[in-house]
This record gives sequence, C-alpha cells and structure tokens, in this order.
Amino acid sequence: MTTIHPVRTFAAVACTAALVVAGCTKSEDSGASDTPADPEAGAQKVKAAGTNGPECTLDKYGAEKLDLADATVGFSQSEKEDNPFRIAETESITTSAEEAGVKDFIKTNAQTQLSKQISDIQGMISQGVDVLIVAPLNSDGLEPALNAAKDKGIPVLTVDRKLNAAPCDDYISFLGSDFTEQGKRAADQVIESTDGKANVAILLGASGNNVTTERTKGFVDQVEAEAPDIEIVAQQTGEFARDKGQQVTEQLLQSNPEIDTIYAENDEMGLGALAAIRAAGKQPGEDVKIFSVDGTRNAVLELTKGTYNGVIESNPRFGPLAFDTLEKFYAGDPVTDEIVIEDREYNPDNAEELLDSAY
Ligand code: GZL
Repeated sequence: MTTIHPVRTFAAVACTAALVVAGCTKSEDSGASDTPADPEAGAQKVKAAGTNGPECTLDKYGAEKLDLADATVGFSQSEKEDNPFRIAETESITTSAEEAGVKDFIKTNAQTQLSKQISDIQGMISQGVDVLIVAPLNSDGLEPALNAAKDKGIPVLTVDRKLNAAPCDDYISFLGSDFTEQGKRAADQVIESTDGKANVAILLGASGNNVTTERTKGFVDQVEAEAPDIEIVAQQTGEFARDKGQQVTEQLLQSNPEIDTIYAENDEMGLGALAAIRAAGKQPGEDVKIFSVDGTRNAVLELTKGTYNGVIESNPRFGPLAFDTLEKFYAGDPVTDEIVIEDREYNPDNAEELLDSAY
C-alpha cells in the first residue's frame, strides 16, 4: 500500500530512456520508443452516446457532500504493473489525484489476485479513505470489499472493467470502453487485411471479467456476419500475459500449422505471439498476421515495422474523467451509471503518425 502525500510540485513526467521517475516507469520491453509520449495526444474522450442511461446523484446514492481538497482518495489497481496498460492507468489516476489537490492519496496493487484486491480495499477503508476508485480484477467476487465500503458510507467509482453489481448502490458509475465494439473493430481489421480469408487463432484474455467475454463476442459475431471464409480454428487463454501468450501461440502453431492470423485480446499477448511466430521460423506480420487490443507503444511500434497488422486502442488514462466524475458527483450533479469512452484505431498507414497517442 503506497500513501502519497501530494507535494504541489509533483508533476507527471513523460517516460524517456533517461528518466525513470517514481510512478513513471519505462515499459519493460527493450523495443519501447525513447521519444517521450505526449500525454495530451492520448487523452480520453467520452463517446457522445456514452453518457446515457439512469442517473446517480449524491442523495440517491446516500452519500455525504465532500470537498476533494479535504478527502483521502484510495485507488485499487487489479493487475501487476508489468503491463503498460496498468502502468499508464495507475499513472493517470495518480497524476489526476495530485492535480485535483486531494488531501491524501493511497494506491494499492492486487498483483492479479482477487483475494488481495479485497484485502487491499478493506485495508484502505481501515486507513480512513473517504472515496475509492477501483479497477476491478473480475466482474464478480468483490462483494466483501464493496459491502465494507457501503457499511462505512464510502462511495466507490469503478473504472476499466464492469462489475456485476448495482450502479448507484454498490458503485457510483462505471467508466470504461465498449469492449464488444473493440472486438468488432478488430474483426474488421482482420477482414480488410486478409481480404476475408484467414485461419484465425484467438488468444483469449483472463476468464471471469467482461473484457474477455465482450472482446470475444464482438470479434466472433462480426466474423460470422461478414466473413464466411474466415475460420476461427482455435481459442485459448493467454491470461492477458506476454509469456503465456507466447507459450500458447507456440503450441497452437505446432498443432494447427494452417493458422495464418492471431487475434490477441490484449497487446501483451500479441507481442508474445510475435515472439512465438519468429521462433517457429515464420515472419510475423506476413506469414502470420497479428491483431490485438490496447494501443501500447510496443505494439504500435511493431506496426510501424510491418511485423504487426492492427491494434484497437483501449485507453487506460482514466484519471481526468474519474476526478471530473467525482467532482460532479460531490457537487450534487447527476452522473450516469455508465460513461463509455472512445478508442482510437492503429493500422500500418497511421501508426507512425499516431505513435504519440500510444502508451
Ligand atoms: C481493459 C483492461 C484490460 C487491458 C489488458 O480495460 O481491463 O486488462 O486491455 C489488461 O491489457 O490486462
């Protein structure tokens, strides 16, 4: 558990090769670009149709008014920060907490373990947080933590993955992407790049969360609807991890030599698949094409080299939107129970130009 007593001069520093600043760590992969990311280039935008639905207010939720300047805010991160998505997400929330001028900010990381996320949240509650921002690991299982927060009258704002829980009761609102649309858009990239003829292996994300189920459904439904000559020959989980993605791809390429396309449900698995394709003596991006979701700099860089074929963004920079939503909520204004963000799309033609918006 990390407690940061904000110092006014704290500022997010874009990651560069020379600088590894606490909370801003250059991605592990040696391939990451050394040019600093432009944080503004990657800012999140709310979808025009993304804020409809039932509204939640302070009164309806049963919470007390609060000035964030007097608040201790807690952030519960779900997965290990060896994935640039997680690094960027935590950095965004941390930077926005500082910019919001909160009294105290506490952040925890559950290391991809549900039991630890429960104890992390319970620990922050006992430390006296006034409000919690939670990136749930799974759609179910957080009830002990959510109930502990509710018992203490501590509102919870969820970002990233959606809980099977009651909006404006168990949590204020869900901020996140449209994962079904991401899967559909990845399918469209595959269809266009292969002229609608391919043998696809899907590297599934971890089980138990809506991101995996929706990125799979979006992709499979679009392929079935639009591309009768695309065969999905295998679906296996790579747990959203690079090493597992590589291991599973190695096995699949041996058992299904006809595979010529990989759809990885996140970039880390896609980059693992790239290593496996090379190890099999095949040319990534040509003999076997690779498409994935996230928009990390490492994957977009491979796109610029022709060793990758498409990336759909899943923007993790929830900080500004999360604190804007909390400001509105505590001012007594209504917030909708779901706030969906827009995501970019990277392809061989725009990767160089859009690299700055990758993370
Ligand atoms: C999406 C997030 C996913 C990322 C993966 O909001 O939950 O989890 O796409 C991460 O990189 O593992």
